[in-house]
Amino acid sequence: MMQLFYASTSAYVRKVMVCAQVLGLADAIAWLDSAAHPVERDERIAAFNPLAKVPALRTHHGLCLYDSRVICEYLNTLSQGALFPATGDARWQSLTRQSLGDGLIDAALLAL
Ligand SMILES: N[C@@H](CCC(=O)N[C@@H](CS)C(=O)NCC(=O)O)C(=O)O
Repeated sequence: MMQLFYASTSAYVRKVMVCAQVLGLADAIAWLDSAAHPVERDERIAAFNPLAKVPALRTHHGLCLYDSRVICEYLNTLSQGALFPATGDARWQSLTRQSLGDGLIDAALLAL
């Protein structure tokens, strides 16, 4: 079972949750609630991710991955690249769309 530190308020986490759902992997992940905070670090997350941010994933093999883009790419590899094609224009288009989504999240957070 994979483990993912999440916070329901994080849009980056929600992006990972959507990817997991679309790829049929949601049930393969234990969703661990956490208290990510820029000043008061949650040491449970820091044990996975030195930045102490969510999302942070521990894979079946004990590999610790962080940053939603890395995690989404990893989940994609478990499902034969259903979201991000391995090569070609389709790959760059899908990654660019992800960057658009992340840019929207970044802008929304700055506006808050
Ligand atoms: N680029 C990162 C951003 C992650 C991020 O900023 N997570 C926030 C929640 S939305 C967080 O954990 N904040 C706690 C902190 O800043 O220490 C990603 O895509 O995963």
